[in-house]
Amino acid sequence: MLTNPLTKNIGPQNTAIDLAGYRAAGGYSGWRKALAGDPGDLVKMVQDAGLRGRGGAGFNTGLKWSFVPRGDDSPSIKYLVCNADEMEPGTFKDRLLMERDPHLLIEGMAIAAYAIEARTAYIFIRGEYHTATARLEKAIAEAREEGLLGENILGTGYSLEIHLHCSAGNYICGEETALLNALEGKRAVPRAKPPFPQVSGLWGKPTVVNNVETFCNIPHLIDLGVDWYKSLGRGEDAGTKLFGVSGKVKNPGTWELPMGTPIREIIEVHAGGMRDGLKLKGFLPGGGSTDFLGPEHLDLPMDYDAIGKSGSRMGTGTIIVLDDKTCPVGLVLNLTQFFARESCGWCTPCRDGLPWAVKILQRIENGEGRLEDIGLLQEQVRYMGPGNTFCALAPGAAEPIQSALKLFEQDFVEHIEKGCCPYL
Ligand code: L3W
Repeated sequence: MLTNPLTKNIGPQNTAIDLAGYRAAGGYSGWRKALAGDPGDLVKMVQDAGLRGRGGAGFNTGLKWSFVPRGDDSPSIKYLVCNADEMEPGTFKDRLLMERDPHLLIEGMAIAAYAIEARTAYIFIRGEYHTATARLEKAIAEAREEGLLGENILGTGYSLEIHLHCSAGNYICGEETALLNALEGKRAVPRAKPPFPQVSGLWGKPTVVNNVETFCNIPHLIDLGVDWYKSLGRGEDAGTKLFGVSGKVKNPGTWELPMGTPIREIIEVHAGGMRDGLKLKGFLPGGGSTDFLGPEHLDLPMDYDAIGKSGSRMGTGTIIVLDDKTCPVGLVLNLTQFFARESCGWCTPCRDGLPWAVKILQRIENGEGRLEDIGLLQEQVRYMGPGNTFCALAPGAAEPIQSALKLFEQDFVEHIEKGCCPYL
């Protein structure tokens, strides 16, 4: 039984980068199967399989597709968009898929476009991802040449064009509605939701936006079926996931593992554990915009709800490890500087709140902080929380700060009392 659908073609030889190699490995059989069936059945299949969005939010993918209006009265133009603007701190999973198995993404997008009855699709790719861009460009051209994309695909009457769009480079473009504005050539600021893009998205037309890894789940799900897909998970959630670990571990990297794999196994077995002489102090489970968890959470399974119930989020599933010799204030300062720089400036809590948080964190890290700064920071974080902002950027940026203030409060106090960073 296939247990590594996302990475089965990824090895030292890169054998499936071109179309011939991808086909020799069974590629595009999901696409052929999909084209022989009813688009509505594909939506139901993906929904029943329980695939959840791999970009960070974990929304049921088939359910998202089901919101797209269909039938004779629905708009004739619909769009599919791949969010390949991978910029979440500590996250380097989509790049692996695009560079090493570009046809898997193209096949997944083709099936998704057919399912929602779209005839135009875009890949919005991070500007710095030059290798991935070149390989995807080639893959699209190869697929077109073979009649797998373009006009009247494989004689079915269905037509689809996939276009690549390179981002000008801004984290906020990963937010789906800011991404759509950027694609339209407008300033990349988020739009108010509702309406959700599935109803009114690109140029006001029904649009589905999914992450690279989400699409890469589709070909094998369609080819091998719902029961197979569900059986891959070890816990509550279905399928496999690319998990990653960065920080001072022996073997940082990214691996495809079943959903529900315990965090301890990811860090201690796959990442090889902490480097000699270092202890794990805490970790961000899913990229830089998630809440810190502590060593007591190591036995949690990497499932959306399990991590959610523990007070954090699974986010992108790429763990950032904090060791006992790295300053947590410095780490949080670094992340907050990134988010402050990347704010689009549209709403006040984000535009003004993040630079304030940087100022306070910098003061504490420099040993110039006051005890009142801890309360001030907590207050700032509340202003940036959910419900107070236009999109998820500031609430996400607030997560590592608020959780560090709880878990590592003593470190903040020590900086202030000693008048310097105790880790230097
Ligand atoms: C219809 C509803 N559709 C939700 C759809 C919505 C979207 C998806 C998720 O942020 C997170 C963020 C980052 N009717 C719907 C609905 N949808 N309710 O479901 O929506 P949402 O609002 O929960 O999340 P979001 O604003 O899309 C995504 C977090 O991901 N993140 C960042 C990741 C960064 C990358 C990257 O660099 N590639 O992935 C990490 O944790 O903070 O919370 O499609 O339309 N009622």
